[in-house]
Amino acid sequence: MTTPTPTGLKLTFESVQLRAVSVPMTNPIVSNVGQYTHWPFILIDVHTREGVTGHSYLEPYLHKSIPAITSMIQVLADHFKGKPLAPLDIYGDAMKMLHLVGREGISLIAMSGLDMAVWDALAKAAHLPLVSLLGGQPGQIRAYNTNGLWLIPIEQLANQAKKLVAQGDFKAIKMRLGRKTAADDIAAIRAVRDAVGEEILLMTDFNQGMTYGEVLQRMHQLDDQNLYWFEEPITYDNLEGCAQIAAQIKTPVQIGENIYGPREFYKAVRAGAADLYMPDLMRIGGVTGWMRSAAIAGAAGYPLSSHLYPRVSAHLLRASESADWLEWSDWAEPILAEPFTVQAGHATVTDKPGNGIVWNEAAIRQYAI
Ligand code: SMN
Ligand code: MG
Repeated sequence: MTTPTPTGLKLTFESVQLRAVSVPMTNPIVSNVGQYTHWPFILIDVHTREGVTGHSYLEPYLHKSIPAITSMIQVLADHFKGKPLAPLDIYGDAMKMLHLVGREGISLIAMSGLDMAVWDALAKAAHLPLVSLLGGQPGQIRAYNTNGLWLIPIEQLANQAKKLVAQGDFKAIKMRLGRKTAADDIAAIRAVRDAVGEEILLMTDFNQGMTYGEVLQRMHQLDDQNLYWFEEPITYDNLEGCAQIAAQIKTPVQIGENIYGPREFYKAVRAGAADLYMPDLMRIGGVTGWMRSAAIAGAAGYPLSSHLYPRVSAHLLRASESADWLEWSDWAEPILAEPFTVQAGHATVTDKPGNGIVWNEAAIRQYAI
């Protein structure tokens, strides 16, 4: 009898390396949550004693939040030095360590970034793509293009919409709504529809831009516009308000990008806050928080899409019971060495070990901040 070769999954946390970049955007963001010409990233490398390195990145929106997030990641990394690289234990330990300053916000953002890199190291040590380590298989996931259609002048929308569809023969794209008046929103929808036709699915995102009162009027006017979902119509933590909106309109309500961790996810599901959910890896608790939330969504029967982080999210969606749509953005493409493209409206998770993140070091030097 031959003894099986050890998998090498017993890794030890050694240290973390943190860098920040600011990457110019092709279609600058003009939204109800701010305007951005450059998109910041925090790049995380988790080094293990055994020599395997895990990668992840965070998209912190605000350049000024970078020092607070990186110092929290460093605090966690110092705490885990010399400990086993067991993501579930690390997650639990970190939450115990940080709950007195809150389990959400920067605590969980830092933990999420660390968690994703830890899982990447484990997957590499196992010589498996992350999806396989989680019990799923590589393959395709349907994707929609989110790279534009911000609150820009209406006459620019048609051209941009066509470009978004052409970027990967997309069958679905997202536009932002919540302009000054309902008539403005309807004109914007018309411009996009005229450009791409009635068959393309049109997701819409209000980025929490309206009050509950405004929504009651606006949503009814937009309810028969052949829209695929209404995302974040009001402030993200008004779960009762979201539930009432979801109950009153026909178009599915989508929320999730601002939900912090599985417990808050559970509360949203219990409140009936939406018809669809789309966690963001930076807020939901990385891979660990995603898988725990995906179990809740699956059991409750809610479709689960992703928010940003297309590479890692694609692995997770393929390991999630109620996987729905991958939100595809190309904002990180310049700093990554291997392209992650969409063909015929689908992204592909390959069998390459890890989560798919490989740094483009020359570009990282160019965009370093
Ligand atoms: C979004 C993402 C990133 C910046 C601003 C807005 C948006 C989305 O909510 O869902 O893509
Ligand atoms: Mg959104």
